[in-house]
Amino acid sequence: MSRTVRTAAFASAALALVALATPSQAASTTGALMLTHVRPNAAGADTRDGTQLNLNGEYFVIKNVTTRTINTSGYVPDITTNTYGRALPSYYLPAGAKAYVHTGSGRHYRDSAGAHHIYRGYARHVLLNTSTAKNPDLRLKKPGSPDDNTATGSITTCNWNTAADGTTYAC
Ligand SMILES: [Ca+2]
Ligand SMILES: [Ca+2]
Ligand SMILES: [Ca+2]
Repeated sequence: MSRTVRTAAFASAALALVALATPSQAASTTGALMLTHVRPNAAGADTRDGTQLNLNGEYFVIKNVTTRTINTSGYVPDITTNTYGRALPSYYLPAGAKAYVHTGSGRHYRDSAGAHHIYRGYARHVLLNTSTAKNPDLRLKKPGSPDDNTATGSITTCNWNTAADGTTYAC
């Protein structure tokens, strides 16, 4: 599968998002939220001496494609290689806004560039760095959907193969 891959050359994730705003393969959704980008492999070493590092450097990006505020609560990111995914926490994402959905912990907020940040609260990395066998690798599903690695409830998808370190991919 061809895919636009661009090494993130900016220290700021917000700037990187702007630079990646034109994927060769447009993201799509049948729902209110759309997966637009993913960074499966957080910059730098993922672990050291058994300690998980830079959990929040692993994330995917969602966009509210509607003209109203959407509560992200209950939307299910279904990684197709496991069935222990957590539904998204409650966060009111304004119309047209984008949010970085980080793997680790933090306080949800809107940054000065207007991007939002949502934290899933995992204590370990969850997006596979190498995922060549599944297509898609990640689905976002409507609230109440099962995390069962099938298309049931899916509204938008994202796929990657081998994710380079610190690299953002367009969905
Ligand atoms: Ca890494
Ligand atoms: Ca899953
Ligand atoms: Ca990862």
